[in-house]
Amino acid sequence: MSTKQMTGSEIIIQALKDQGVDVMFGLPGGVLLPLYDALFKQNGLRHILVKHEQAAVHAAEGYARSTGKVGTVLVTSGPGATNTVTGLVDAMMDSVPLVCLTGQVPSSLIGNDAFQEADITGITRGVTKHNYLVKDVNELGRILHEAYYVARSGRPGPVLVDIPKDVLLALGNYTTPGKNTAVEHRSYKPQVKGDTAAIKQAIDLIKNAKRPLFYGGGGIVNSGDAACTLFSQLVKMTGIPCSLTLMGLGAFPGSDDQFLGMMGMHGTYEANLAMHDCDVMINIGARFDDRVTGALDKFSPGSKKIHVDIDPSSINKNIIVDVPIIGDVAHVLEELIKYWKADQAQVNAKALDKWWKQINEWRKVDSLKYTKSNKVIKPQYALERIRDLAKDTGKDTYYTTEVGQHQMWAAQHLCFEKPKRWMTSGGLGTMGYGFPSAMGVQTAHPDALVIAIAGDGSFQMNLQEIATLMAYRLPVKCFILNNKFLGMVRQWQEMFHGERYSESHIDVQPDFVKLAEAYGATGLRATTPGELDDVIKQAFASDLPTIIDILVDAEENVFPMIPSGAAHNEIILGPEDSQSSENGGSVESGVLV
Ligand SMILES: Cc1ncc(C[n+]2csc(CCOP(=O)(O)OP(=O)(O)O)c2C)c(N)n1
Repeated sequence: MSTKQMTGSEIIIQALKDQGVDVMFGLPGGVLLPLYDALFKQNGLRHILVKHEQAAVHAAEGYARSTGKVGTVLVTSGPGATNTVTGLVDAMMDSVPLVCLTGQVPSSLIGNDAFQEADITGITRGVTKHNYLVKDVNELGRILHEAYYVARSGRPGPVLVDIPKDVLLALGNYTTPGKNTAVEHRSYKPQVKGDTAAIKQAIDLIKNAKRPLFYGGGGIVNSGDAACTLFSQLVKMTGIPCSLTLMGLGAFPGSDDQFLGMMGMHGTYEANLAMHDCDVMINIGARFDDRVTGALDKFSPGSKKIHVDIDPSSINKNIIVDVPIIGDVAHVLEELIKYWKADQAQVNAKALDKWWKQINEWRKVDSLKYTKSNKVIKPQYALERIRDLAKDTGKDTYYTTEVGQHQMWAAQHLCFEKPKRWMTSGGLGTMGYGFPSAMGVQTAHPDALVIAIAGDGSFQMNLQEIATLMAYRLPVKCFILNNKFLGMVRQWQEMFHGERYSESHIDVQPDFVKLAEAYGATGLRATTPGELDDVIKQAFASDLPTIIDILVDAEENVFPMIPSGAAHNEIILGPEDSQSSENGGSVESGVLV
């Protein structure tokens, strides 16, 4: 540990370096000029200049989720800061560790309605894990170290640090964190080790189960690669079927026979019926989100529920559980496996066999099947080809998505073998997330194949970032599944609002190929299934950012679907099951969201 006198700006640069930050995503402004000046004078800390601050946050999210490290954002006061709000909520909902540094007007002007003043700590209090307004330059170093610690510890999340201009200019003392960069918070010490008695109780339930099911979530991925390995080990060891949430995809190999696919609103038939009919549900790192549970009062009515979560406030929040275990997934799984082995515990093999027979019957329904066509590109087919041709490149492949139908088809048809390869906006469902998020992923993994799957609506929410990709030669491949609709909205209007397509058709859209070319990037288009493979291969061969406009069947719908507010055994498997309702069915009961 050593203490030095520096300006506030220099303290920030040093503290970030001491925290192991290698890159930040940002955009300067008046109050940040001293900090950008300090940035100019140093080496080692990269800055990616985005075109919109929302994109900076999503890029930092992509960076964080694909590396497991904390993402860093730097924006100016007022509009720079307020432009980050959607990204911060997104990170909060999906438990993504971020530190967002915002410039603030000089302390003497705070509260004066000064030029570009916004009360960003007030605005973001409810959407950050923690936030700070730095009042004294001598506190700056400690606050920054604490911010990184809070962002990454326990249930990860975004932390905002607001720094007035005079603090950037003032001279103050900076103390290096020493060997241990994770300087601890004075009181925030999340519980990582699960309660042994509860773990043993869970083992008893699993041993005696007749129809057990693993329900794995994003918490496994967040806990780290070791947690995913331990989770896979436990699933394989017990032979119990496993389903994952949208956020958990990749925590268990997608090609494994014990994987039932994703559960929830657009999950597979077998996963949802298994959720409904299981007698012991083992929830590891998931939060009983409403897109998973459907109607709470009809959710998995006959099961005993085990819930492992690092966030005590998640326990019994939506669903009352029988065995809560508060702790870090990796720690809890390690103990679970240890006691399972020590106890020489065994599942009820005969009952499990019967359960698998039932599940395999459900599997025969083949709920992800779709009608193939050689005239029009089916979006599911496009995704299958992207998936298979990406595999052929032999490159480590990362996917991000926007929000809508394409996102659900991507979750269903791309197969994730490893964690941290799938970045999507699950909790907030933020259109505009995927393209800049891919930018962050590619920054962290320059040699990887980074693919953004977009809808034509979502892509237009942050398309200005083609310029950033070009500036840093980040060769992201963005496939737009173009149906000229806000497709997911159109689907709900078809199914629940009597086919009244109110404001969901996109009448005017740019020529996406020319748009890419206008930035100097590669633009490609596929209009028929026959052209698809060639276009995908060309995209993968380009070392430039590439926008691929794929004209898909405009009226294809995502199935299976559990309508909001329905139970898991009320699944709509396809168009033949779904009847358009004039009144919108459950819309009237006010539960359709
Ligand atoms: C910022 C934002 N605004 C509105 C919505 C509501 N919304 C959810 S899906 C969707 C349609 C998305 O359309 P598109 O990106 O073209 O994808 P598609 O569903 O056609 O695949 C909309 C408007 C949202 N999720 N995010």
